[in-house]
Amino acid sequence: MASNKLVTLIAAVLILLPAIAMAKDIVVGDDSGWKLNFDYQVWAKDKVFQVGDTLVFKYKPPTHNVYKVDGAGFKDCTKPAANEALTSGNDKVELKTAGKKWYICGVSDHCDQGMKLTLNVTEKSSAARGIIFPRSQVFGVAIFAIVAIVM
Ligand SMILES: [Cu+2]
Repeated sequence: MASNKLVTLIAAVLILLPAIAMAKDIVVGDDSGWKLNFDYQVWAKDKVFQVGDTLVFKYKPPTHNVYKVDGAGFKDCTKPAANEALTSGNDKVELKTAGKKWYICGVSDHCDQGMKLTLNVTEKSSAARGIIFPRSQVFGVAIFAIVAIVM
């Protein structure tokens, strides 16, 4: 019975581990962080953002802040209500849904100066899953499960 439980546990870990390993923290601007005079569109261009990833905005408060806005707010640099701002200087934003996202700095005219970020969040693609969770592994888990049931 003990080995039965162990096998089930191993199977569960094999299933869960890749999912946990996939979600990643992405520091906006990398080492530059969230600041003026940085082109976040160029930065975001070649990156892949997936549902479950977390954006981290790093800066020294109160020099900057972070607002999540919509497309129009992004274009016109419209600041939402002040209480919607993220102000910790280590602001984490989990990307919960797929689609376009927009973020601006609401301090002074920073957004007009280009302190704004837009990106496209994609669903976890089956292709990406295939790389991390190959067929052989699925097969292995299935065998484990069958063995667990039989034992
Ligand atoms: Cu700013």
